Amino acid sequence: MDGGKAFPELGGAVAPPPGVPGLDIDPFSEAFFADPYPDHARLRDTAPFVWLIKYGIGAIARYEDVRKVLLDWETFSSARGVGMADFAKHGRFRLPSIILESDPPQHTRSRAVLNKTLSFLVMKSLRETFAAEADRMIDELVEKREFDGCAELAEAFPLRVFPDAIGMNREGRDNLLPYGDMVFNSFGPPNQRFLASATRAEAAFTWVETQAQRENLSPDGFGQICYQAADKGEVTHKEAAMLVRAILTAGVDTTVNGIGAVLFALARFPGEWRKLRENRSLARPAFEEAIRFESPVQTFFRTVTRPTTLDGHPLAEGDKILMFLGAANRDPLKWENPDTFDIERPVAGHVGFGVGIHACVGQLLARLEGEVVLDAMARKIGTIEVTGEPERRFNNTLRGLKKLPLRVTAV
Ligand code: OVM
Repeated sequence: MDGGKAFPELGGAVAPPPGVPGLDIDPFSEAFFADPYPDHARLRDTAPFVWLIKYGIGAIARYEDVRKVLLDWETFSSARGVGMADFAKHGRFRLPSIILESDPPQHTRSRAVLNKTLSFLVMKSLRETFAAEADRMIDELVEKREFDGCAELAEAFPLRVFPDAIGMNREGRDNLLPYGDMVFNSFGPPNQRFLASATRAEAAFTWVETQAQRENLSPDGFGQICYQAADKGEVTHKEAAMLVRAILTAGVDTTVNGIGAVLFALARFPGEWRKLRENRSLARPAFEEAIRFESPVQTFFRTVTRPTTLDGHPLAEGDKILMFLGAANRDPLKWENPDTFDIERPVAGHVGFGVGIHACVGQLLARLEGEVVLDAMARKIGTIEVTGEPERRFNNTLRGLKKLPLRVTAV
């Protein structure tokens, strides 16, 4: 892998097409990550379709437009990559995912297998173990009173339950986060952030592909469901390995940032924490609202497959479009008080998990993790406060923290 030369000609300034408003926003800069909300508003308010001058790329940030593009997979393809790089022009830095970076009919076969692998019934079989681990972890943290909400909970919980559930062996699990960090960085421009994460994850490359092999997965882990589907001829055995790789890639950093999002939000909105304590059935809605509010996955791209228009502007085959999921999830045309974290709001329809054929296939797993953690917290914790300056983790796609100093009291 050579991230440095992956897409050399990408990223030059290109003037907007006639009539499309150009903006000097860099959505892959630390200044943007530190506070994306004023720029999200500019992106939404300027026009439905805007141009990012720095990258020479069209972008949409309003809820209705993001939803429309996500639903129209025939015009807005994933098969040429869902990052800034166009596989057809700039090459690829790893074997393309047969689920994320694919269109029907390949996508349909892959999706059917992952739907089974990550089904409601499989989640039901995991719930008791996950809930017991959450209880154990929260007991320990309540005992400690002060801890880092990132390292000791948002990261620790998924890392404790997920690799066991899929059936991984013990060695090398510390590769999971750096690998995901690199892949999610790879969807942005080939900036220093991506290059540095690719260097850090160099060894994780072959490790992940090895771990995804059938013989390296325990017989009772849910990863085997992909291989059982291959035994029945629904996909090839090679494809089964690719689907397990997809789960290993997409399943950790995302849930880490989802849990981190809800912890950070509850610590900042004590009224919402009180509501959750009084009514534990709000655990699942609270997690969902945190996904809308923080949008751990901030952006994805699509590639235009055929002539079309956006806001009346012509698009040609091969054009890349950047979708701001995080901005859509706070669009005031769709949401009442979008910048308020409200665990009782009607949150259905948010695009934090996407929508349409590519909507997050692991969302039941994410929600299960979020729910059991919040349920344990609501039973065991009295108050939560932030005791120091939280630190952001910068990633070209993911929004989240690397440090969240917390103090909790017992009930
Ligand atoms: C994959 C993959 C990787 C990253 C994210 C993702 C959000 C999927 O390899 O399929 O979905």
